[in-house]
Amino acid sequence: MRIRVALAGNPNVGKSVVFNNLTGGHQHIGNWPGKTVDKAEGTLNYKGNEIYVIDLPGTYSLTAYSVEELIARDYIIQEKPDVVVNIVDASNLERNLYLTLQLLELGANVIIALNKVDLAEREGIKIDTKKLEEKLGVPVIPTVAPRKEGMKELLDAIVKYARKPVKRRIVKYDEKIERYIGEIEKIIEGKVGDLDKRWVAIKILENDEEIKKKIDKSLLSKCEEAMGRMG
Ligand SMILES: Nc1nc2c(ncn2[C@@H]2O[C@H](COP(=O)(O)OP(=O)(O)OP(=O)(O)O)[C@@H](O)[C@H]2O)c(=O)[nH]1
Ligand SMILES: [Mg+2]
Repeated sequence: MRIRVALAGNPNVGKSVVFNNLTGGHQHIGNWPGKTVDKAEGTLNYKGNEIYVIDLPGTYSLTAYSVEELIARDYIIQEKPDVVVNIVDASNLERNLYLTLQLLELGANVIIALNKVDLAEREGIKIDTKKLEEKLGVPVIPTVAPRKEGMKELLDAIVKYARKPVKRRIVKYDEKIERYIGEIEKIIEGKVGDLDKRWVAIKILENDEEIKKKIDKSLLSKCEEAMGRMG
């Protein structure tokens, strides 16, 4: 089976170390078209599977405010990797989970590599991975990338979940926002190609310029009308 994997995470969480562990000598480093951001791709064979891995730029979020965020987001939307491995810094969990929620909202098939658990432990932080899995609804694999700890488990999870998207738990906003989202979803239903309609609705509410560019003008004004009506 051929499996396409994207590594996503905040800057400095260990994406490149994981990428090197996984792909070893089989790498190609280039640039994103028209961008000066490094693009690292590689492949490996694991248990009869050909696994392609791409190391996305480090980002704190998936809004459209920086080149890195746009590259990461567009890659996930357009290329639809089979699995997005979200590398999370265990010593800085709360801040890192912001991106995790955005990835889930985008509808990505997320597996979490909970990296730097050594550092977290040294700081007296112990994370209940089972609990985290339950709360987020996605697999969580503890790793210490420089020691290659957890890499086999991560690969096994990638193979296991590649064709079996994990059931995700979506963030619920307060009642008023949910009402807005629902109304906009109704308007755009069936009209946003293969984009996740809830995600698009949220982006319209956020006034995301990149998404607005991708949507039919008349549809957009209908959404704006509805938002105006709801006050
Ligand atoms: N203690 C510890 N350090 C780690 C671990 N994983 C990575 N590091 C260190 O964290 C630093 C950043 O690692 P990188 O792999 O470059 O991080 P990155 O996510 O690729 O960073 P950007 O490409 O800038 O977004 C390096 O100094 C790594 O050696 C880990 O599990 N434990
Ligand atoms: Mg890197």
